Order: sequence, then structure tokens, then C-alpha cells
Amino acid sequence: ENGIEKPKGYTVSFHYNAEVEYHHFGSSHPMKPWRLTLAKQLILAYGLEYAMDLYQPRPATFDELAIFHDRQYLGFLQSITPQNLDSDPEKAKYLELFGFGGESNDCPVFDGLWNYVSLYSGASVHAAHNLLNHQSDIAINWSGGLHHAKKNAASGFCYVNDIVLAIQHLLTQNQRVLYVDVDVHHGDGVEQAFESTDRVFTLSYHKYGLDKWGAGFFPGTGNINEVGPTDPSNRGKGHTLNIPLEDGIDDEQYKWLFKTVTGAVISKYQPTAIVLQCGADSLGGDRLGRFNLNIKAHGFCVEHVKSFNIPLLLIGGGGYTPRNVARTWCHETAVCTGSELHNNLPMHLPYLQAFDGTENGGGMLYPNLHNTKRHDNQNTREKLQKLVAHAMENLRYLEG
Ligand code: V1P
Ligand code: CA
Ligand code: ZN
Repeated sequence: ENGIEKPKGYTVSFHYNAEVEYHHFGSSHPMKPWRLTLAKQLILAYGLEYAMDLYQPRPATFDELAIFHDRQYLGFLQSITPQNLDSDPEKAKYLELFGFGGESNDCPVFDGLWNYVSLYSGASVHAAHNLLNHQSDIAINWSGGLHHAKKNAASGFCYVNDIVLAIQHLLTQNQRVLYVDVDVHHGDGVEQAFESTDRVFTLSYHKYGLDKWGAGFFPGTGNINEVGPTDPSNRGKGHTLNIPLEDGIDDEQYKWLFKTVTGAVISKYQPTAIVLQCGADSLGGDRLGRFNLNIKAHGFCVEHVKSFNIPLLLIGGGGYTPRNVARTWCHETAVCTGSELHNNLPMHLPYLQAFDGTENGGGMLYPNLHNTKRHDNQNTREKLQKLVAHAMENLRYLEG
């Protein structure tokens, strides 16, 4: 009114308990919690801690996790150890039931499992609270984002669904929450948890389809026609959107698709809070992923969502080439604080070797990942245009 404009600064908060780093899924398991050590070291080496409020959240309690999860499942999760796993026949009975073990051993029982799940969940819940209290505009928890966990089962490296817990907290003061998931896998656990409500819209971009041996890409769900319950009496009808993609999608295609579809969802749904799962397994050269994205294209998703100026919770997720996970989440932290980072990594960076040498990205923050692991691009312009048309069609459910 007096002509003086308040400088448009964002309050960014970083929620992190370093104890998560010390947990091990096992040497041959692709999920490496120490990728968070690398990410944190990069963030500190660039001085980004001075541009954010740092919090060290306490672990979530049993009762806090029970807001979503079954108490019987949590009781089991709390009590199993690698030692009592085989010796207790009572426990063996529940292993299968609750999604553990199995041939693939996606969800191993490791030392400190309960501590691990409480730490990453506590951080997501704390981040959600900071948004609710208006202490931050953007709250970040790179240790969370475990989107496959179900209320009574572990699945795909995920034991407790911190995203569902965070959204439940956001719902106490928000009428509509949008969930967007750029992990290369389908965000099935979050979708399922909110399939019967119109107060959460879930949108996932992911690889979908069969390989040459007829095996579906994990978890095997999330086709374009899967829009959630369509029963008119179900309030969740039309509040799910899935964008199934093929191998090798590139930067320009992904950015166009993300901007077009996410933009349309935000303008139609008008959320008052957004949760963005930033799984970094959608990058080129990921050990499990199939896409060809570079770090800045992945970061474009954060930039685009941020540009709507809606309270934003950023969480991690998958990401199986640790040095690139660290690069991406460092870049995305800088996108939030509005900082530009130099492509030459700081000389004083601990673990500099992890990023050095031609194999590891030549000491750069933004190496070209497009050709690190060749996945031929099966996404044609025509296919993507059809996908967008179909997505827009699905959005018409929102008009009731
Ligand atoms: O494909 C499967 C199993 C085999 N089945 C019958 C199902 N599991 C995948 C799980 C991927 C989980 C991704 C989690 C996230 O979305 C969120 C954190 O990123 C799987 C894969 C794979 N290539 O898809 N498990 C493993 N690889 C694996 C490899 C070695 C040891 C343990 C698990
Ligand atoms: Ca996804
Ligand atoms: Zn994933």
C-alpha cells in the first residue's frame, strides 16, 4: 500500500536426523541410507545450511505411526530383529503376512529397523508441522518418501509410510492436499491410503510395463486407466492420476509432460498444500531406474511446483546411484533457497572422491547423465500426446 514491497523470500526448513545414515539393509541391497551422508555433505559444502532453518527431529512414536498403520503390524515391526527372526516360530508365521522376506528380500529385517523407520517418519511429520504452523513455506526431508508401505505391510524397501502420515497431519488444517510423485516407481501406497477421499489428489509419474521376459516393472500398477474407485458413491472418484511411461524418457519430454499435467491438476484441484516426492531413481544411470533424466530436468519439477507459491513439503524416495542422488537433492535444496550452485564441486568437500574421476562425474555437480546407462527412448511424441489427452480426460472427473 505504501509502495514498499516486502522482499519475496521463502522460509525453507530442513528436517534431518543424521542417525538414519547408519542403518544398513545389507551389502547387496540397492537401498543405501549412506546416500544421505553424501547429500548432506554436498549441501553443507555449498553452504546451503545458512539459507535454511535446520531441525533435528525426534523419532516418531508408536502412537504417531499408528495414526495410519495397524497396531499389530507395528508391534511386529518393533519386535523383530535379525536374531529372533528364525528362532521364534511365532514370528516366522507373520513374516510373509506382513510383506517381509520372500525371494527378492526387498524388505529385509536389519539391526535398528524400528529406529530407522521412526527417524525418517518423525522427520516427515515434523516437516508437515512446520508448514501447518507457518514456520516454513517449504519443508524438506530427504530421508523420507517411502511410498510403497501399506497400513499392514512392508513393500519395496518401505516399512512405514511417512508420506501418508505427513499428509494426514496436513489434512488437519487443509481442505485439499496434492501429492505428486516423480520417483520412477508408482506411488501405490499413498494412492491406496487416500483412494476413498476427495481431500487428497495423488499424481504419480513412473515407468510402467512388461520387460522382454514378461515381468512387470515394480510394483506393476499405475496404468493410465487406473484412476481410483469409479463408484459414484465413492468420494475418492477421480482423485488419482497415473502417468505410465516407457524406458528412456528424456529431459525435454519429461519437463513438458510434468509442466502440462501437474499444471492442469493444480489449477483444477486448487490444493492448499502440496507434497512432492522427489525419488531420484528417475535419473539417467540409476541402478534400478530406466529413465534418462539429468539433474536439472529432475529439479525442474521442484521449480515448477514451487512457482505456484503453495506450502510445499519435499521428500526423498528411491535413488540407487548414491552420488547422483546426493547431487540431485543438493540441487533441489538450492532451488528451494533460490541459490545458484557452481558446477565445480567445492574442493573442501569430504568424500570428494565419490564424485571424482570420469566414472563418477568428473568432480562436477551437473555431469551429463543422459548416456551413463543407455535406455533407448521408447516414448514417442505421439504416445506422450495421447497420454496427455487421456490424462486431461481423466481430470474431467474432478468437475463432478
Ligand atoms: O521387483 C521386485 C520384486 C521381485 N518381485 C516379485 C517383486 N522388487 C523391486 C523393488 C523396487 C522397490 C523400489 C522402491 C522405491 O520406489 C521407493 C523407495 O524406489 C526390486 C528390484 C528392482 N530392480 O526393481 N528389488 C530389488 N531390485 C532388489 C535387488 C537386490 C536386493 C534386494 C532387492
Ligand atoms: Ca512415481
Ligand atoms: Zn523408486
